[in-house]
Amino acid sequence: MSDPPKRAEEASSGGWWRRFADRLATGRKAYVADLQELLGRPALDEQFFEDLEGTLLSADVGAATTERTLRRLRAEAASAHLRSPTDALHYLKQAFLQEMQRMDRSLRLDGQPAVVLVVGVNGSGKTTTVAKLAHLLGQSGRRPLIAAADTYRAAAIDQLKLWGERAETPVIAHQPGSDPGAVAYDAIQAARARGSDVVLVDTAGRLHTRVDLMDELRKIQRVIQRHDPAAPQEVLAVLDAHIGQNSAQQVKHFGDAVRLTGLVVTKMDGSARAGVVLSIEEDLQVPTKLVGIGESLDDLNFFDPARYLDALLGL
Ligand SMILES: Nc1nc2c(ncn2[C@@H]2O[C@H](COP(=O)(O)OP(=O)(O)OP(=O)(O)O)[C@@H](O)[C@H]2O)c(=O)[nH]1
Ligand SMILES: [Mg+2]
Repeated sequence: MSDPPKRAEEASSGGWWRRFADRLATGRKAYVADLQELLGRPALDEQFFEDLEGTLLSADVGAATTERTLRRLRAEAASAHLRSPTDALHYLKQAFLQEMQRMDRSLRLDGQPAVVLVVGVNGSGKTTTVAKLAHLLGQSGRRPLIAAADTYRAAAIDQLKLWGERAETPVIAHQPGSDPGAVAYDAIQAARARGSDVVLVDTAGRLHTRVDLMDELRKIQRVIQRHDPAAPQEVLAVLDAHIGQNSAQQVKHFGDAVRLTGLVVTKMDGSARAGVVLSIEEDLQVPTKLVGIGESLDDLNFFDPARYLDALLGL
């Protein structure tokens, strides 16, 4: 996005990320206790590094990332640049941050309208993410519109209409059982007619093993491209943090059907796998652009690696 949203700046500058750290901490008491114990150690000895490695792996920081950064950390400690466990954790944060900053995490919303296609397995948090994103974008001066392209169940359409009311965002819906591509297309037309600048397309949950459903996703993408070859500007895969690294394996296959541009990691609240963003990005090489920490409208925010790492490492 060319203009950074105002609300994102406000939210990322304080309260929201404090809430994030609090909610992350409640789900992983054992891990936080381990970190505190590590910070209290008198020396950076081999036992410290081994225990730190175990702690990071248990929090679902990916194995390759953990190994790579610990190798650097040991080398730094050996050359006496690091003296205390606090130094070590700060160094670790910088090492992780360097890796994370290689990816562009901004949302591309430069279409007329821009189209954001939201995909993922069943129950990962797609529908609530669409509503929360409508709210977030609305607060930064955008005029979003939602397409109810999960047409399999009447309840799914009703759920989205209710969220649309809460987020004060119009929802374009067809009858249950209708063609999801047609809903997306209609929503784009409606957005043009009403002057909405972003269309958020909610889709049905699906497993990559269902060939017919993955074909349907390709078709939705094709229909959207008929309106604008550059659309969808964003294809966001929604992942449940509780499922950790397995979510990444599931989402990998979505990339065969659609062009994934970003990830949304939901349910970070109460997840014992706080390091999941690192392991998922290690596996998928797709940037996390948004994170969710609850079921309210303002529980979604643009992902901020530095704030995330502070929360992860208890800094
Ligand atoms: N604690 C918590 N719950 C969440 C979060 N995001 C979504 N949920 C809950 O997860 C459940 C599933 O969310 P939905 O948004 O309906 O998931 P979905 O991916 O649309 O589900 P399907 O359409 O059935 O595939 C709901 O009970 C949500 O309230 C989150 O960040 N934190
Ligand atoms: Mg849904």
